[in-house]
Amino acid sequence: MDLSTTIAGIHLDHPLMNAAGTCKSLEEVKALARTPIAAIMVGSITVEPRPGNRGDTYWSGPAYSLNSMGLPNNGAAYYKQHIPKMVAEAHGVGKPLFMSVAGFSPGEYADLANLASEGGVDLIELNLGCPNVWHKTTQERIACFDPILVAAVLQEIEDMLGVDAKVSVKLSPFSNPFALAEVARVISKSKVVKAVTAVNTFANTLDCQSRITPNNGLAGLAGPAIKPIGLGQVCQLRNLLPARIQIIGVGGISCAQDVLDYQRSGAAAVQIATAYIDRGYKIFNSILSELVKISGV
Ligand code: RRO
Repeated sequence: MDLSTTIAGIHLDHPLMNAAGTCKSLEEVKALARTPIAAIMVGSITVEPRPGNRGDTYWSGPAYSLNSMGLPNNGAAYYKQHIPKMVAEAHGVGKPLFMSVAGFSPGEYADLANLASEGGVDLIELNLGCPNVWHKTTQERIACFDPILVAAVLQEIEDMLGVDAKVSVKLSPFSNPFALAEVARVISKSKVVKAVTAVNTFANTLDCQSRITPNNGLAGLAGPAIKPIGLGQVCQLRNLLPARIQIIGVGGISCAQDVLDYQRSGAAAVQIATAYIDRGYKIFNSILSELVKISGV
C-alpha cells in the first residue's frame, strides 16, 4: 500500500510532519531535514521578534501536555533573510517546507504570508488559534472564534497573494458545533484556502500544580487527552468542508494507530507536537516504521 498523500496539490511521501511550535530556526530546519518526516513545518512566526513567555512554559505528563510558550520566534526580519535557506535545506532532501504565520491583525497575516510566499514556502498555515498571548492581564483574542475576523484575514490573504496561493487555516477546538459550522462556511467560501489544520491546543486549561508560570497557570492543553477532541473536530470538518479542502489532523498522535484514527476521521495528513517535543526525532522513525508495517507497504 502506498502511504503517499496530497495536501493543497502538494505531494507528500507519507502523512507525517512536525506541528507548528516545534521548529523556529534554520538550525532546527536542518535537523528536521535529517528525519523521515514528509514535510517540515516552521513557525508560528510574527512580525516582531518575541522572546516568548517567561518561567515554566511547557509541562508534559502521561495524559496531557500544557504550554504557555507565548509565540517565541525570531520575527519577520530574521525569516525574510532565512526562509530561502530553509526552503533550500528542505527541498534539498525532497521535502516541502510549510510555514505557520500568526498576525495580530488581518494586515499582519497578509504581510507574513507574503514574506513566506516570496521566500518560496510551499504552504502557508494561518495560525488562527494561538491561546497564549497576554498583555498584562488581558488575553489576545483567539481569531478563529470570530467568523468576521476569519473572513477579514482570508480576504487580506486573497488580495495579497491571489486565489491560487496554497493556504491552510489552523483552528482551535470548538465545543459549539454550530460555531464550527459557521467558521467552516466562511472557510468554504474562500477560494484561497486549500486545507484546514485541526486542532490547535485547547485554550486556558489549568491543573493547579503550578507547572506553568505565566498567566496564573492558564495553558493550552495537548497530548493524549486532546486526541478524541481532535478526531471529533476532524470528523465534523470533513462533513462541513468541500472535498477540495484537505484536512491536516493534529492532536495527541504518538503511534501509527493514532495516525490511522485521524485518517479514518477524514485527515489526509497529520502533525505531531507533544510526542516530538517529549521524545525527540526518533518518534518519527518509530511511527513511520509502525505505519509501514501495519499498512503492509
Ligand atoms: O506559542 C504558543 O504559546 C502557542 C501557540 Br503560537 C499556539 O498556536 N498554540 C499553543 O498551544 N501555543
